[in-house]
Amino acid sequence: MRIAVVGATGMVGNVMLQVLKERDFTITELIPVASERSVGKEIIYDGKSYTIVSMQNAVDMKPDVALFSAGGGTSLEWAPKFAEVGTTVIDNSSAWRMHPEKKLVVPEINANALSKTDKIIANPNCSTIQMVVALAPLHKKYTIKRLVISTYQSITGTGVKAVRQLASEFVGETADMAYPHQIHKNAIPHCDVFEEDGYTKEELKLVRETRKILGDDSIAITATAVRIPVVGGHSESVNIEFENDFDLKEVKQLLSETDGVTVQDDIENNNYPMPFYSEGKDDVFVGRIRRDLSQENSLNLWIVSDNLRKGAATNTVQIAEYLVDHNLV
Ligand code: 2RA
Repeated sequence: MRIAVVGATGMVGNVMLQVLKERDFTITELIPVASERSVGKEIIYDGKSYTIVSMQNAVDMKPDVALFSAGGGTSLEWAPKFAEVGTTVIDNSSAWRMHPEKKLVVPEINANALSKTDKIIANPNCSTIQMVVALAPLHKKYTIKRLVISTYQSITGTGVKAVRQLASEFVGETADMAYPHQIHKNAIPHCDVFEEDGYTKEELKLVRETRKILGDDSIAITATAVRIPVVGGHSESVNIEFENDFDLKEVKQLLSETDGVTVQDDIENNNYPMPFYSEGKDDVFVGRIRRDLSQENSLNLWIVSDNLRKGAATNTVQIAEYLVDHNLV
């Protein structure tokens, strides 16, 4: 398989390369792609050195698959050019997620909708992916009526500049401000940019992408996305109102049998999901599973996952694996 990694020098690009190696993805030719300022530099993959090429050179090389993590503008401009030469693009930006003709894919949920004609495939937002992996089996069994979501998001979701700001603040230094506030002693209710209605793009992604992936626009959803000074992964408190009642033991059993989910819910031993323990792992960790006693047919969950892995790189590679396994590329 001839694979291009577009954004190979970025945080997610680096994790994609790591995951490709970990999962022994069959690569006959690796094409690392980055912005003009990185063209000609070297990256090491599996002990070998590869030279970073330009976007146009990568298109001209006609890779079978291109894994994108290079921002929405780059994806809007270049994904169609790769698709025109027959490359299948799997894009991590928000550029194509809500496009009516583009698939928004979490393999455990809806990869079966993919076909050979899908040449630009959207990878959902990290905070959406980890949530729907846990919610999909519950929606299928009990039908979700409403979601109230609060997220506690890792600073890695903002990018390397914010990670550097956090590290500097912890040692009392000042750094380029990725945020309008100090990070290390704060919970900042501001992930991505604010829209006219007072919600952030991050919060609206949770609303719109969840409905598209679960295939149900009737689900009522509201979200508050908060940035906190951790680096290991995103955490989410999710309140779910179902159309139908449920048995709590059955919910826990259903989650524990779900691919990609690890139930961590042993409060007697203080064993519950936390970013520190999810970092570097691909599963979605679910705990604090309990009935919402204030409302019938309602459940509370605590969901944690490494936002750079299942939230981005691993989900992208899993989509590529599905395409290969089902002869769609
Ligand atoms: C964030 N989900 O965490 C967004 C983009 N990675 O900021």
